[in-house]
Amino acid sequence: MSKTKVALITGITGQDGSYLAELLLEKGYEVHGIKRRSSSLNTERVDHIYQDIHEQDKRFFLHYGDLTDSSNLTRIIKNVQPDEVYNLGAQSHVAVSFECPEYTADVDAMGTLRLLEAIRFLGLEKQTKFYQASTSELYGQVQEIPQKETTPFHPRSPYAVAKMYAYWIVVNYRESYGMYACNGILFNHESPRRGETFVTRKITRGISNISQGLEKCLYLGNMDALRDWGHAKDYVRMQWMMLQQEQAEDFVIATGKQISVREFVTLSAIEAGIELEFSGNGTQEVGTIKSIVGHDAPALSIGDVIVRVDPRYFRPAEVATLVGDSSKAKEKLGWESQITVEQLCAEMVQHDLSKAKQQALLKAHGHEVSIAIDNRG
Ligand code: NDP
Ligand code: GDR
Repeated sequence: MSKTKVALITGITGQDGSYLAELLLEKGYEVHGIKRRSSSLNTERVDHIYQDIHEQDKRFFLHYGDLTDSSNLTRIIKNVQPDEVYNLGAQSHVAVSFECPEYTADVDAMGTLRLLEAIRFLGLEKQTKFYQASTSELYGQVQEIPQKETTPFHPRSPYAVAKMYAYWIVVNYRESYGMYACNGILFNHESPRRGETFVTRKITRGISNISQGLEKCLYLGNMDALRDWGHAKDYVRMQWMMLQQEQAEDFVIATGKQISVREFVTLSAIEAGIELEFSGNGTQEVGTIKSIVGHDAPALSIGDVIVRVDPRYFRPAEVATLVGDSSKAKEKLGWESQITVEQLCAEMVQHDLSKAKQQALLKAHGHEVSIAIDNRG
């Protein structure tokens, strides 16, 4: 009988962590995750796979921990003895990294080093495989279109600079100690579980809430930014595949197609039954309702302005355009993204619309509803 594989996931409470945990459980793994202590519950994305500590044959375990705490990481790795470590934990918001650069470096750069050192210190460097959540943000000011594994890096934020350290320390531990350690250079990937302050989710929630009369206007930053958006489910499959090879290698993971933030707004609005028209330039740009299709937007009228630019969402240095070439992943691993940006957007809007409708119904019956609009996103 083959031994049950054991995985440890940092960032298990995040978007990717939750999808990866599901995938590994399906594959028969014992899955351990590190979660941060917080004053309110932060396990919403994994609650559906949580197993009570009293259950028999338990294969899903959560441990309190933090990437800033080396002794805690070393103790968890010693106890868990993982075959595979997936380092997905990070302060992952680019705009926030300009406000908290030191913390971002501590978690995203030093946190990666702490994990690698813990594995080495415990003598597990020939046993434990390591996956690092690297990012297309490394390309920043792009040197080549599309970006691939050999494209030079030019990071444009404290987040990207911290992730660049993490990228190279992973390469260094592979070269120095023969560790199976690799970087997945992932382009943006989204889902209904995406954090509410990343632009796609901010848009799909905003449009849904507006269509149901829960919000008035969606305020955005740079609408010209171009991104290569894929689905998180497709991308976590690749994270696992990268650790199942003979030799550790780094891979770019992307769809190969880019659209602008404005186009993502347009797609989302159409999915909610609203046709928008954009006018004005720069900070004066607005999105106005041109027509309403069906009955999904009861709170709106033609001519309403529901999208505006707010310069507070501009970043000190912006990444204008990203689009990836994942031919290497296709050739070597047979991986290709399967979900288009149109399908992704439709799934996110339908998810947020159904939530917005529930909230609107509660409101109509006199209940208090909390929209939790984080205007720092
Ligand atoms: P999320 O922001 O959804 O999740 C981040 C996770 O990291 C959360 O579980 C969070 O915990 C945890 N975390 C934050 N700070 C710490 C800390 N100090 N110690 C331990 N855990 C911490 O990110 P995604 O799931 O979207 O992304 C996963 C990884 O992939 C990240 O490293 C991100 O930088 C990287 N990445 C993401 C891409 C994307 O488009 N999604 C693209 C390329 C790379 P909590 O829930 O408590 O906040
Ligand atoms: P990004 O994602 O910075 O690419 O990082 P985000 O969704 O935050 O921004 C994408 C682009 O949209 C522009 N934008 C806005 N962004 C936000 N958040 N809010 C707004 O109101 C807004 N208006 C316009 C941004 O300027 C940017 O150009 C994500 C994260 O998941 C990282 O962890 C990951 O490494 C990269 O993707 C790949």
